[in-house]
Amino acid sequence: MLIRSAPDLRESEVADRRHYLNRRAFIEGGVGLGALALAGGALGPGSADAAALPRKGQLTGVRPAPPRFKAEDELTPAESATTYNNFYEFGTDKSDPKRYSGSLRTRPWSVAVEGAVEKPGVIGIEDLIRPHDLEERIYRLRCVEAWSMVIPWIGVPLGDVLKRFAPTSDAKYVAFETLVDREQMPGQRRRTLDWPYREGLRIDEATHPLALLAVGMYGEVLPSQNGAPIRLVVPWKYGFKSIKSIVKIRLQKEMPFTSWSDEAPGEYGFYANVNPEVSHPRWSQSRERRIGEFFKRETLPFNGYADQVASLYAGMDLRKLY
Ligand SMILES: Nc1nc2c(c(=O)[nH]1)N[C@H]1C(S)=C(S)[C@@H](COP(=O)(O)O)O[C@H]1N2
Ligand SMILES: [Mo]
Repeated sequence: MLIRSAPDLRESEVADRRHYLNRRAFIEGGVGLGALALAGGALGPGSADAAALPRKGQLTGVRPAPPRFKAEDELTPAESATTYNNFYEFGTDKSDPKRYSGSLRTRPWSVAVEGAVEKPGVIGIEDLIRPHDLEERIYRLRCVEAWSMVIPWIGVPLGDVLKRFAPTSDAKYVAFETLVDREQMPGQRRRTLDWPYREGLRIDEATHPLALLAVGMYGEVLPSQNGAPIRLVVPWKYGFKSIKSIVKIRLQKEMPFTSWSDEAPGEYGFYANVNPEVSHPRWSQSRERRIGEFFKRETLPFNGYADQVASLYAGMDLRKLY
C-alpha cells in the first residue's frame, strides 16, 4: 500500500517523520518546497484520495531510510536541489528546468513496460506505484560535471516493480525513455540530443536494492524539474544515468542505446560508474564541488557505494568506457 491510514503508522515512524519535517523546515528556513505543499493541498492520512499518488504536496506513510540507504552527509537544501538542475528537455542552463517545466503535464501519466516480460502493459502511474511501500533513500548524487548533492528521495525499488511484469530469461538489460513532446518540453525544439533521452542498465544493476524509481523528494511529490512524475535514481553512477520523466521501460537482450554515450562516445560510456581515477577528457573526476560547500571534496569510487556494488563489476576493466 502506498499511503497507510494513521493507525498503521508505528509511533517510531511518526516520531521520525516529525523529526524529519523539523529538520527540513530548519534547513530550508521556511522557503522552497513548503510552498508546493500549500499549493497542492497536502493529503493527510485517511483523506478520500489517500490511495492515489498525489500530483503535488506531501507524501505520507513513507518508510524511513534504513542505515545502508541513508548517506550520513548533510542534506543539500531543497531550494538548491530544485533550482540547479540538468534536464535538457527544458534547456541547457541550470536554471532552465525550474523556469520552463511548468508546462509539463504529470497527469494522466502512464509508463509502458515491454519487451522480455511475460506481462507487458501500459500502466498508469498510480497503479504502477500503489502495490509498493514508499521508502525514503538519502543518496549522494554525483554529476559527471564534478558537482554533487545529497538528496532525500522517496520511491520504490526498481527491482520490485520490474518483478511484477515477470521478466523472461532474455531480460539481460533494461532500457528507459523519457517523454517526447515539443509543446510540453520546449528544449526538445532544438536537437541538443537525439530525443527521446534514453538510458539503460544491466539487469543485475536494475535489480540491485540501491536502484530506485523516485516519485518524491524532501517529503513531497517530485517537482517537474527533478523528473516528475517518475525518474530513476542510480546513486553509484554519474547523474546522467538517472533518467527523468520516464514513459517507457523495455527489458531486452541487447545493451540499450544510451543518449550520452551516443552523443559523445569518447567521453561517456554505458556503465558510467563514478570513478575518481578515470578523468573525463576535459576535466579530472578526482574531486567534486558539493553544492553549498566552499572546499572541494574527494570523489569516492562508486560514489561511496563500493561496498554495496563493486562486486557487480568483478573482472571488468573499470578504466574502460565500454
Ligand atoms: N530526461 C533527462 N533525464 C536526465 C537529464 C536530462 O537532461 N534529461 N539530466 C541528467 C543529469 S546530467 C543529471 S546530473 C541528473 C540531475 O538530476 P537533478 O536535476 O534532479 O539533480 O538528471 C539526469 N537525468
Ligand atoms: Mo549530470
